[in-house]
Formats: sequence, C-alpha cells, structure tokens
Amino acid sequence: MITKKRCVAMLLAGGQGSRLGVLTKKRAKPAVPYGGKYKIIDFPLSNCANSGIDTVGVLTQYEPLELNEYVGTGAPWDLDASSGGALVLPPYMSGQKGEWYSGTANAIYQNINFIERYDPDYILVLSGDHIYKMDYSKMIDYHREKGADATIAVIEVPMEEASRFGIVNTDEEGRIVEFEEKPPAPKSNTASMGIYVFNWKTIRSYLMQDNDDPHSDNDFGKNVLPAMLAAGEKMYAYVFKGYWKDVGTIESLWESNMELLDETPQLDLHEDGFRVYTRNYAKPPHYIGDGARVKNSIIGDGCKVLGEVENSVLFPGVTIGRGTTVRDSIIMQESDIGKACTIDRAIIDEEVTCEDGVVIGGDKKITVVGTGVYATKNSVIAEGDMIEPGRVLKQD
Ligand code: ADQ
Ligand code: ADP
Repeated sequence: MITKKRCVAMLLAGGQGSRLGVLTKKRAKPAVPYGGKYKIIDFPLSNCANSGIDTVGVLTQYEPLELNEYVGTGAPWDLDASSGGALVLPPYMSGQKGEWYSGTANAIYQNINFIERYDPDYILVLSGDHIYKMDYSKMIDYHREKGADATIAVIEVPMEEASRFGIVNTDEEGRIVEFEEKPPAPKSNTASMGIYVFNWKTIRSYLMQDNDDPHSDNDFGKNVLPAMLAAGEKMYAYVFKGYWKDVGTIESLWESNMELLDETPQLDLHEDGFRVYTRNYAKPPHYIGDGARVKNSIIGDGCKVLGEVENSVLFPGVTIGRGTTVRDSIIMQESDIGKACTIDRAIIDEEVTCEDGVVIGGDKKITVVGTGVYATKNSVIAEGDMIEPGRVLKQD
C-alpha cells in the first residue's frame, strides 16, 4: 500500500571514512561516537525528527553491522515505524544482479522502488558525516517558494579549506550559476554541505540517465549536479547559518568534541525545542571520587573518576584510576584506565584497557587508540601513533 509522503529523506551512510583511520576499521563513519553520548548519525536523524520528516532511508554498505543494530527502527529519534520510521537499506540482490552502491547517486538509484512507495513530491538527500542542527522544513519551504528543481544547502567555509568541498556560485537571487566539485582553485568559499532537496520526478530521470552512462562515477557532486546545471534545471542555494562541521578527519573530530567544552558552545545540546536524540543505554549516574579533580569536561553516565580529568570528553562507563591524568582527550564508552596513567591529546576508542602506569600521547599530535586495545603495565603509546583495534601492547 502506498502512503503518500510530501518528502522522504535518504541518508547516505555508506562511506568508508578512511581518513578516520583506526576509528572506522570496524564501523562505518556515521556510527563513530561523538560528544560523550552520541554517534554522528544521531544528528541527521534528530534533524529529521525535528523537521517533521518521519520517513528516512538509511543507506549503508561499509561495515554496516554496528550501524544497523544502532538505528533499528528509528524509535529513539522519534521516527515512528508505524508512520514511516528509519529503514536501513543495504545494497541488495535484484534478479541475477547484486551490486555495491558505486557512488552516492547510485545508492539512491538502487532504491528508486523504495522511494516510489511513498509517491513523494520531494526527496531530501543527507550525509551521515556532519555535526549540525538544522530544520530541513525551512529548506524545503525555500525550495518550493523558488520553484526549484534542486536546492543545495551551502555554508561559508575558510577559503583555504574550500577545495575539499563542492563550490557554488549564485546570482543575486540565489540561483546557482556554477558548481565545481572539489576544485583545485576554488572561485568562492560558498561550499555545498552535501544536503540536497530534489523534486522527485526530476531527479528520478537524472538518476536513470546517470545509470545508463558507463563513464559516470554515479556521484551527485561529480556527475549528477553538473549534468542538471548543464541542462538548465532551476537550482538554488539555501544559505545555512549555524554550527556545521564535517568530522571526517581525526583532527576535525577531535576539534568538534573540544568545541563542546566551551561554556556556551556554538552547538547547543541543551536547546529545549530542538533536542538531539540518541539510543540510550541505562547506566547509573557518574561518580567522582575523593581526591579526584575534574575541570572543563563532559562526564558520561556510569563513569567512575578517581584521578584528574581536564578539557576532556568521557563517554558512559569509563573508569579513571587514582593518580591518573587525562588532558585534552576523548575516551569512549567502557574504557578502563588504571592508576598513575597519563593520557594527553588522545582519542581512545571503546573498551580499551590500560593497566597501571600507561602513558599515551603528548601535547602536539593527536594519538588514536583503536577499540579493544589492551595496554599492559607501564607501556607507552607515542604521540601521534594510531593503534589498530584489538592489539595487545607490552612494555618494550
Ligand atoms: P564528500 O565529503 O567527498 O563530498 P562523499 O564521499 O560523496 O562526500 O560522501 C557523502 C556521503 O555519502 C557520506 O555520508 C558518505 O558516508 C556517503 N557515501 C559515500 N559513498 C557512498 C556509497 N557508495 N553508498 C552510500 N553512501 C555513500 C560531498 C559532496 C560535496 C560537499 C561535501 C560536504 O560531494 O560537494 O561539499 O559532501 O561535506
Ligand atoms: P573518506 O574520504 O575518509 O574515506 P568518505 O566516507 O567520504 O570518507 O568516503 C570517501 C570515498 O570512499 C568516497 O568517494 C566514497 O564514494 C568512497 N567509498 C565509500 N564507501 C565505499 C565502499 N564501500 N567501497 C568503495 N568506496 C567507497
């Protein structure tokens, strides 16, 4: 049965996230933990719920297990399965042919049947790798008012970073006159956020056309958007103002977590009318022991802190032993740090164990320790190292 929806969201969550190194060895980028409680994917999913979009297709492919389990039916984000919900859509076999999503446009192409079930006027295409709060309904209203075929959300980025993005030039009305995907010499710093609203009928025909082109990479930025522009479709830029961060690199992920530690952070996670939802695992309140010192930090539920923690983000269930110092670091769920350890400017993934006297990192380069690593007594992880998940480190 068809349930007519005005807009269906398609969340691209299939990227490998290779630049996040050991953090995405065993999980897709959107499943990477963030902010002491969340995962990256909580942000676009919560935005959908806060924008009145109740049907979200989540397109996964690379290491999808953790993500599939996490998203479930979408209930934690208020995406109710009875009226739509979040549906995880991995690449599937159709007839004799089973194919990976070759690119972002191909991922949508392969799910045309899913989208048609809702007979939508618009589709909203989202990325799974950005931290931001945005009311998409305003963008959809803008798209409709402009009578656009496609609308791209844009934000000003520092000029020196512009070549990492799709760069947009518009006329005074906001109509896009030029689009260049990751140009080596960008002509402006107006960057595509990788968030698109399309009229479904229009984009459907472009996706079919793109699929028939054997030379296409089947990518929105590289192929489909330029093709639409060349054909004279009405494409508009929707200017977003607010916090938006691509957390696709170790440095940007670390920075974005640290930015939460400002007294009044740009990204407000306390805003009442615009909540960021997450899957909650019931844990007792955290405990700060006698002699502990905690300063300018986020401490998750169920943590037990006996040492010193400064400018750091601790996820639920982390233990910090007596005499241990943690500075400028992110420690994820259930990691157990023993006594008299030093952790400096590091990202420690989930379920890492450090015996007593372990030294990790230093004050310049970021050090990353993969999930399940076991560091034995007094072992040292040098500044800037990236330790593969599950390794056992012994003192030299
Ligand atoms: P990129 O950041 O390079 O550029 P891309 O690698 O295309 O983004 O990934 C976009 C999203 O799609 C990510 O969430 C990723 O996980 C997902 N994804 C990638 N390949 C996929 C696949 N085969 N199947 C399913 N999902 C997949 C894009 C735009 C730029 C824009 C930036 C903004 O192309 O124009 O400036 O996003 O960050
Ligand atoms: P990163 O650049 O850190 O790897 P992305 O998630 O943006 O992070 O993915 C980068 C590139 O890898 C993209 O061009 C994307 O198309 C490609 N890619 C993503 N997932 C896969 C996959 N499963 N197989 C092959 N290539 C992929």
